[in-house]
Amino acid sequence: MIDLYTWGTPNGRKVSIALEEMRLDYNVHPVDIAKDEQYEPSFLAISPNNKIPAIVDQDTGLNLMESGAILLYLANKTGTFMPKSGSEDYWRCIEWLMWQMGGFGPMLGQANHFLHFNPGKSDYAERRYGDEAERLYDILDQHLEEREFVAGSYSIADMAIFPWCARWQWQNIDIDDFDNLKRWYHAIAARPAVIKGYGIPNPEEIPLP
Ligand SMILES: N[C@@H](CCC(=O)N[C@@H](CS)C(=O)NCC(=O)O)C(=O)O
Repeated sequence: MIDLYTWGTPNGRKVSIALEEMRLDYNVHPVDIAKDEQYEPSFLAISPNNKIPAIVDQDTGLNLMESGAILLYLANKTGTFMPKSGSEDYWRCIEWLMWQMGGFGPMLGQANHFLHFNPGKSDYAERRYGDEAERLYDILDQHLEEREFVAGSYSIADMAIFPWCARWQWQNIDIDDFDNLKRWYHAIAARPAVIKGYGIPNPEEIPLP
């Protein structure tokens, strides 16, 4: 049994999607970050960087923060959704997971902040993060031109990237400009585990282009 501490954001949804895909039993503990619940001492004991998502694996007693680390842990625990260790696709999976963690997520987070939540506050920041979002979507679209998924078969790298793409409207992205990405997005959005995991902790439908 896994305890999942989460909220309805792209980083939280990556993990609920993975738990659903891997058919693991889990308890959901909502952490309302708009009410500063991430600063509660009981949560900080599990996630010292005061951010969701975090898990506690009751089987092993291990607590983990950072969605990328959690996805790797769950894939390792179940032996699923990761290509064969050491293969080219395995490293491709790690590579695109790192791409999401180091670039796509943080940059789109800033795009959401300036373009969606605080429009008009800084032309410079809107242009900088809007342009960077456009560039990153284009890189992903090119990568998907000759591949069904980012690393061979569907993997934790796709699960990490997908929930960020689901916010394309907040980032002023016209998804119709990215045919390969749109095809990939529709394929993932139709998966029953993704539909269920996306609605954790509160019901929410996946936006469809
Ligand atoms: N690198 C972290 C980022 C996690 C993160 O930014 N979580 C946000 C919600 S998406 C959060 O908990 N924010 C609360 C805060 O910053 O106080 C991960 O991938 O897990």
